[in-house]
Amino acid sequence: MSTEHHPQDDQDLVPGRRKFLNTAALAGLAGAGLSVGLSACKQEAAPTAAPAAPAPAAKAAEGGELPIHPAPGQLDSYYGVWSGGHSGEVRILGLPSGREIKRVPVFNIDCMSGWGITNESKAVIGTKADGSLKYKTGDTHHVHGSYTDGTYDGKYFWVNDKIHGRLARIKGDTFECDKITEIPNIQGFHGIFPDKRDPVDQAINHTTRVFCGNEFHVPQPNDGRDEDDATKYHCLFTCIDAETMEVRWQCRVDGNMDLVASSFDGKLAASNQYNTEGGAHYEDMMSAERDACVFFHIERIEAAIKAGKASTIGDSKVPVVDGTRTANPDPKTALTCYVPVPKNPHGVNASPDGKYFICSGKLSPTATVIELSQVLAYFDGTLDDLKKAIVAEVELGLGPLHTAFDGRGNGFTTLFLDSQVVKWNIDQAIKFYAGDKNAKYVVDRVDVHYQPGHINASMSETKEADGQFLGVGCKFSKDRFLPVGPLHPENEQLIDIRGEKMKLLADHPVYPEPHDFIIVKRDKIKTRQVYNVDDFPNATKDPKDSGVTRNGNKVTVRLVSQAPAYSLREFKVKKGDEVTLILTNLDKVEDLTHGFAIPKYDINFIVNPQETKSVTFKADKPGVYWCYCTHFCHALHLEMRTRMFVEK
Ligand code: K7E
Ligand code: CUA
Ligand code: CA
Repeated sequence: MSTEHHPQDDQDLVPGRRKFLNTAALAGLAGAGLSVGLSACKQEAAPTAAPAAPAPAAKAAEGGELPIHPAPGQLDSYYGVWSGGHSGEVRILGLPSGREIKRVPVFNIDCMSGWGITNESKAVIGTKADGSLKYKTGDTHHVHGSYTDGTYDGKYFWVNDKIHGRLARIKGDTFECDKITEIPNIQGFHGIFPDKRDPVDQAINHTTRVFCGNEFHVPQPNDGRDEDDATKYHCLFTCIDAETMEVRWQCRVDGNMDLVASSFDGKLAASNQYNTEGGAHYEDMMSAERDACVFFHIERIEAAIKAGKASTIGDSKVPVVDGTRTANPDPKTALTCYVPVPKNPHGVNASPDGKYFICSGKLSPTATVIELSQVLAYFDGTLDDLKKAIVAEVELGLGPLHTAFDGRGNGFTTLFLDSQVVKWNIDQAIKFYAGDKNAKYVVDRVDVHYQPGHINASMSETKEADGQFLGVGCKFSKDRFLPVGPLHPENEQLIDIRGEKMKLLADHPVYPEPHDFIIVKRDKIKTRQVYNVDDFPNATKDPKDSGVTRNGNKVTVRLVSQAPAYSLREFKVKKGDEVTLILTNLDKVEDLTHGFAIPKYDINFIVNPQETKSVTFKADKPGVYWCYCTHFCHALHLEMRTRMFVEK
């Protein structure tokens, strides 16, 4: 039996996909000493990582069509890291094709991978005293990646949970969540942004902190006191350590915060604000004509904490400094300052040249351009009026929400009410605002479908913004896809921004509800395709160590998966036992993942090559249970099973 030859197998782009799968199947069969008459061809070992290949977008930059439909077997040139909104997950896309490659369960429960079911994932999500999950819901809005030297380094990605106020970290080498931190004293954790350089030690030119905005103000402590006293409600800006994921500090502010931006020099972080009125009733929250963009002087905040000028709230041990207006009257010592921007602004985005933060107006049809050197001048005491930090405030259209950049001096802002993206030139906007009425700052407009929220361009908020294409997260798809009942997908649109005019390229239906996303050049991401068995302290490294051990009514079942079988053909426990089943996948071949499901015990999870996972359950139902492999692993996948006897 000969292996079919596929011409594309010879191209650099294709990692011999067909060979690769045959290798996996054969490895399994050989391991079990079985021969079932499959191809006996000797195959080369599978490659361990995606090969470097000419990027389609690089070719496209020379002109012509952007290849949004790569040929079969061709790889995308960018990763899209997408939030999943109230699905609680994060999604990894290939761009510009828009193909969904992976879903990363984070705050949700995922029965494919066993996230929220295995002991290891439960420990990351957090459990109550009885071992059950503390939260089963989450709402991811904003995904951002770690930086080195002003651009993505592919090490970490962070995402917020707005519902319960948690920050999750996803490792860039495995695209799996490894830590979740619950932020104390807040509700409605909204914007996030990593710092891009250390604010204290300028020699550290990579991300060390993650800043977290806080949208819903609450009484502090929020334990039933002061519920009717709006003056006791506050929001806290939170700093989390990028490595330990511990909360470093919090800063109390006036007003509610949404999005967060950080400066390339590491010195400043900011958040757009509404309800600077401090109202706790809906109508009171929109009365003021101007709200603010609040700036944080990170180095001063950390110095104040070192100097013991912090307090704590309730049971929390996190140091809290006072960044309210009344506590910071002198610019030269102020921890914060509030740049006035029109009523209820929404996004704040850092331009890739490092000079500006741009607030989108939302209820005002404008974008406000704030020059960071002027904000620093205010903090130094050399700028008398913060209004002078505003170098442009120009009309863009109705409902501006978020802005992305092409690295060529242009901003792209979503207009929610107009259902448009507007391309505008920042320098021209500054000239226009300074009085040059001939300055034409609006370059182009394009209709999108419909009501866009976030927008992002390839490598947008990095020094390597490359102006290839835009993703636009449209909140309503209405008539763009086949009807599937009352719930519509959202519509992620792709726009070519290489030329002067924008060009709408594609619609993609997405399951609700992604908000934000980043588009990362694929050479920034270095994945590991197979785990190291030593990374798991509970691994069973030798199949001979499989078996059942008992300590009273606590039973440990050690099991190994090696295609095409589990190491135990059967195992016995007793009714009433608390069983911990530890499964190590000793297969070393890339993409040889196994599953493990126990009928009636509500257990299902996967183990990737060289990975170990465990589950704990009460054996409360006597009988025979065929535990089987749920993940298609090789030719004898459907036979892969073991019997659990629960004795009376
Ligand atoms: Cu505009 Cu949560 Cu980023 Cu949504 S927020 S759109
Ligand atoms: Cu092992 Cu399917
Ligand atoms: Ca919708």
